[in-house]
Amino acid sequence: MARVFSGIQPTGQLHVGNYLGAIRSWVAMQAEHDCVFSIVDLHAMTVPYDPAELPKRVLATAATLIGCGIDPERSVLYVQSHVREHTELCWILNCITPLGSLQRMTQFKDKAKQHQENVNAGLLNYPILQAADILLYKASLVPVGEDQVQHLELSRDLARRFNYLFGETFPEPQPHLTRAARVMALNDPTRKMSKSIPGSYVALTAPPDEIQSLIRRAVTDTGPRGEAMSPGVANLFTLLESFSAPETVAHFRTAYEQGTLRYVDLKQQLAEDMTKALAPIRERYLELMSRPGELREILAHGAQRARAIARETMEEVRAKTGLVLEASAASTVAPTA
Ligand code: AQP
Repeated sequence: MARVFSGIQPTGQLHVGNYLGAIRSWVAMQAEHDCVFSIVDLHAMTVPYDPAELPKRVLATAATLIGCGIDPERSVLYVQSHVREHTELCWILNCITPLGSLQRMTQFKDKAKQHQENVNAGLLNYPILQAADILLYKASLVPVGEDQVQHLELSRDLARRFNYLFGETFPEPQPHLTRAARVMALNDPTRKMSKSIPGSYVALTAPPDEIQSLIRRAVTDTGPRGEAMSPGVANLFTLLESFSAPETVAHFRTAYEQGTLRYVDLKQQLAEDMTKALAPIRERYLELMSRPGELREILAHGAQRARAIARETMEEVRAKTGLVLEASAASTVAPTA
């Protein structure tokens, strides 16, 4: 049984892009793998945030994940900052990471552009913390969307470098690529759907009227109709393929090819099917959010299970990197007085 690790940031409401790109495959992988899923609050601190809001977002993220089918009994579900070993391993990996490999990261460049007023070192070091997350659990399989492949490559490089410098310790984590295409922002289909960009996403826990209105306002054609399908319409088809029956998709594809497609009809159908598909997630989410004490207990239990694995790895890492004072080494030091 392979150890799987993946994480999600509590930077806002989880959306259908997160579901199709990540959570859906997490749920499926639980059946045959030993899964560790983390709510990565330390990563969420790399962009401006409200400290009073963060704990609420963490609980809402946990409730949404459970609502989607993550089973906290079967999988380890916990909050990253509750396991201190993440930051310790992160520091050690910092010291073997070439600066140039961080500056080349596409996500760093994008986020630095998005948050020009706050380009902090955490944003640059983000992929090192991600590598620490994965290696701490000696995960061999990491479900990632296409946008995270570059970061995972760094984790693999760091595992190799650590093993070379300090002796065989970490397996090289392999990507488990999710099938879904990238879901694009509804209000700007040239960018990806993101929790931190209002109007870009449909939250997994959105009420029906909000789903309706977001889909109705989705950008379709921005200029005159060309030969190729516009990014906005292609994005609506991606969503339709994920939430509607195959015959519904076929019906709208034929209409598109024949030039008879009315976007209003496509949007209406998509909103209806999405509402139906998301209803059980929303229901379970609301139920869990009404009992925050229970959610906190679930996460505390998860942290306990995660800590047990993390501690063992760090004992090995400390010994290999020279951070343990051997009794024999101490006895060879001459007394100073
Ligand atoms: N639009 C997307 N399409 C497909 N997959 C997506 N993912 C995110 N957006 C899309 C996948 O969701 C997982 C968790 O992502 P994350 O929360 O750790 O960070 P992110 O990729 O930065 O997600 P957001 O929504 O864009 O958050 P913000 O706005 O905070 O940056 C990842 O596996 C990702 O591939």
